[in-house]
Amino acid sequence: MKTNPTSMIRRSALVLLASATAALLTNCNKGDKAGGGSGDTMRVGFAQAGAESAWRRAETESVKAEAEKRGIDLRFTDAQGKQDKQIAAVRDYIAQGLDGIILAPIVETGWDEVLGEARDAGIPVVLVDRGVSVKDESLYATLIASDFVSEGKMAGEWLVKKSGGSAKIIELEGTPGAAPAIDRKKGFDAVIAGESGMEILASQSGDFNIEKGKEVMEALLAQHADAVTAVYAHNDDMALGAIQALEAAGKKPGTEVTVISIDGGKAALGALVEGKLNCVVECLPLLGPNAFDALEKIKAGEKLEKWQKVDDQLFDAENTTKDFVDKRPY
Ligand code: GYE
Repeated sequence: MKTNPTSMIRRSALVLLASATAALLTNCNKGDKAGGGSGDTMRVGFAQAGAESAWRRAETESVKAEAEKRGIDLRFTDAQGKQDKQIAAVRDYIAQGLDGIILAPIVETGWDEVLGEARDAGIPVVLVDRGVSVKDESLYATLIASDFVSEGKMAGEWLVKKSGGSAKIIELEGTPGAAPAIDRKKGFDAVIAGESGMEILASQSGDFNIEKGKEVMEALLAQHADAVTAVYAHNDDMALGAIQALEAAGKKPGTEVTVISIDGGKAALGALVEGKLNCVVECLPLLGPNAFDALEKIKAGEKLEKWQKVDDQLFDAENTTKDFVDKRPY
């Protein structure tokens, strides 16, 4: 953990105070800010991006449940999709002098200043699920996230194979500026670039949520209903919205139009088993244990890898059973 001299002095004083207190009393040092003692309660702030998707709600639950399990004092903020709110939450956690901050950054850019403030205060920041683009990587401790470029490639390769290299695609992109939106597009584009029969008819953001996914799909179908043969949605929710729009337009999702999504939540996998969705690239949201493991390791003085990659797999009709989906925890 990086510390400035003032916070080091403050920490040393607290360590001394904690040991003195522990010598006189037992079990009374709960809530103490100093690291090291077994009875310390770690105080952590989680600045969450929003609640736009089933994926994000599962992530929030995972972090909350893990904090509870480990006896961590968790402060939570839902930034409702607004970066200024999220920055304000991080500043508030810094002002509270917490032991660590978990941040799921809405967009990639605009973080240098506030992350610098956290570093100056000696508070480690663990990024979960989305990366940032900053001048200096030491501004955050580690990133725990999937490889979104590779997810986009997996989706593209599956579609090339399935369609025999010929498809007219509507792409529903995630939130503009968000790492998974940028990289899932990059990966998919890289695969289809070498395929003359693969054409993107239109590509527009559905903001990672079901309502917007449906709305955008309806608008795009008004222009492309006759031509479209495939939908590539950057997440499950937009794919589920697109399925509704296709059905409303009298098209059969899953047969007439191939549908691909990313995430792998229960609802999308259910649609896959029903035959309305054809391929789901997994992206794991249950990052609570990894995030707190990281903070505990930092506290113990361990150096972490800058990017702890989460592994993803691919689901389609060949490897996905109803039984598996019924047991899916989110
Ligand atoms: O795929 C999407 C969510 O950042 C990886 O954000 C996450 C993405 C996830 O809203 O459903």
